[in-house]
Amino acid sequence: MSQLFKISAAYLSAAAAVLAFGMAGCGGGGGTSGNNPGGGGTSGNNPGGGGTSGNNPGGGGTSGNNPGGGGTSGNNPGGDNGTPVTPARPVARVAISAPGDPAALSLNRGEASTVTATAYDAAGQALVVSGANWTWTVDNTNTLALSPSAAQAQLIGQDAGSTVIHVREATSGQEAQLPVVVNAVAPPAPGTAAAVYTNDFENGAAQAGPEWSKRTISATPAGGRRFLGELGDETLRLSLTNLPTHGRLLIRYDLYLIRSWDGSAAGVGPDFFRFDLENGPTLLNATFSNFNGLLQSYPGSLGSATQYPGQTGAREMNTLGYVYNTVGVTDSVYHFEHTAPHTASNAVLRFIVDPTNPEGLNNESWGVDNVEVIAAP
Ligand SMILES: [Ca+2]
Ligand SMILES: [Ca+2]
Ligand SMILES: [Ca+2]
Repeated sequence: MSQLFKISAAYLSAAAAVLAFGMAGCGGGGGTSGNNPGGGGTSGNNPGGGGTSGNNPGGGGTSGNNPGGGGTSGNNPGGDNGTPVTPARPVARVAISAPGDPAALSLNRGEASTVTATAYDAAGQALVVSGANWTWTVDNTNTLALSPSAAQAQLIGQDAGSTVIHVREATSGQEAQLPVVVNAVAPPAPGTAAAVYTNDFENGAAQAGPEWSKRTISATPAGGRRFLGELGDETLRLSLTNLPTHGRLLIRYDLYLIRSWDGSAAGVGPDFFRFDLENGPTLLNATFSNFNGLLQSYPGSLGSATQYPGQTGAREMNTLGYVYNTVGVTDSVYHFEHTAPHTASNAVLRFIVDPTNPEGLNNESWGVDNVEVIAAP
């Protein structure tokens, strides 16, 4: 409410300036006496003509040293022009806050959420910035519907996948970003969908079943978590047959990225991970880094102009116990959920890692765990 009042007061001051200009054009006639600074007209001896005092630096229109003038003056350099666009103090930083204030916002398909942008001055104090000053954009409009309203935006998850929303404050050019992951829809109610494959690799078998093209099972140094891996620069296939009648597949898994993943770095990278169905579509294709100082494209796609610190969006960081050289424990766990239209009775799921830039299993490797596939209507 106080901001609203401020705008109204400024507008009134500007109106007073227009009035003063009009009266000056009449040659000073028809006003009030020179000693009446509150008078509605102007005169040669009336420094306060036009309604405000001559020495008021915050005044909206007239001045003491310019009795014939209309609206501006040498003593009023800070005059309010009646447009509350520029914040009182310069914007030094802009931030986006999401519900729960996570580093990356997670939505389900069809789910809505509201995020808020805030401008701060150099001292870290929040600033009130005009609603017209904010510009919102989203990298991938297939993944997210965005409806901005001033310093807030409403997001609606569209397709499963990842994207980044940006907000920019016009007077300063300050920008903030927030990665957003849209998960596949929750599984339909029992009776309408069938879980056609699940595997957490904890059944004690030395190898995974023949549905997998690579069958090595390992246990993590920390926690002894069994998973399919370690794998190198190669493609892992999961072949499913005799699927029940369905219209789409819901696919969930954890991806273990072990040791020296280099993200988008040239020379030692780019290190990408891709997930697709053998006959399409591609559901994930991005670079990943296990080092904060080496940037990755995820949650953006491979080749994205915007890059992120290593391990952005990871569910776990450095929890598996894999030690890389002198760096110490270097690994991450990502959880992915994808939905793909699919009707055939057979499916081949492909987990693909950079075949062009091998550095060896001791340098960078990977695996999968907690794989779940659901055939849904
Ligand atoms: Ca496991
Ligand atoms: Ca490496
Ligand atoms: Ca590499």
